[in-house]
Amino acid sequence: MFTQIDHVGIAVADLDEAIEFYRKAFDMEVVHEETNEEQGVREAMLAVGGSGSCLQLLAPLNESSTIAKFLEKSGPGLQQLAYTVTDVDAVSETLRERGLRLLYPEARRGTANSRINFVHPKDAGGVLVELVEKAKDTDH
Ligand code: CMX
Repeated sequence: MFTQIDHVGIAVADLDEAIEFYRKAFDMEVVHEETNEEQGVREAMLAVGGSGSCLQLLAPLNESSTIAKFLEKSGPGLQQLAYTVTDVDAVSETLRERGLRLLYPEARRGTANSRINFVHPKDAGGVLVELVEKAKDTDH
């Protein structure tokens, strides 16, 4: 079902400060950065060696952002665990059949034109699980 850990998402208040921290503390470099208006985030992907898995830093674009709400309630820290899938529609359907709530009826646009959906954290042991079907022309 899942082919690898795509990324681990961390909520941060200030994206530039967080990027600087990860660079200085852990020698990690940004491989992709973008603003996703629909998700209400400024985000950066940082490579974890050559593993193909990334760390995703997520900062809120505005006060109504999911990340703003998360920071207010829980403070900065782990917000989501994302798995790579080859077909997000098929995996979403399988998980629905297994009784898990998917957040979106249809996949939405994620990082670098990937197609994404989420399993509600209450149905996954308190973990917000993201499903990521990568765009064909990207390696992150
Ligand atoms: N991880 C684990 N639990 C979480 C959570 C998270 N990230 N976010 C919320 N919860 C918990 C809450 O603490 C709450 O628990 P309690 O009822 O025990 O207090 C419960 O889930 C429901 O919370 P809620 O207040 O009803 O719902 P929220 O408004 O917090 O929304 C969620 C939760 C998952 C629906 C929302 O965060 C969401 O839509 N997430 C998907 C989109 C997203 O995360 N976008 C940003 C990243 C974009 C990207 O990756 O590209």
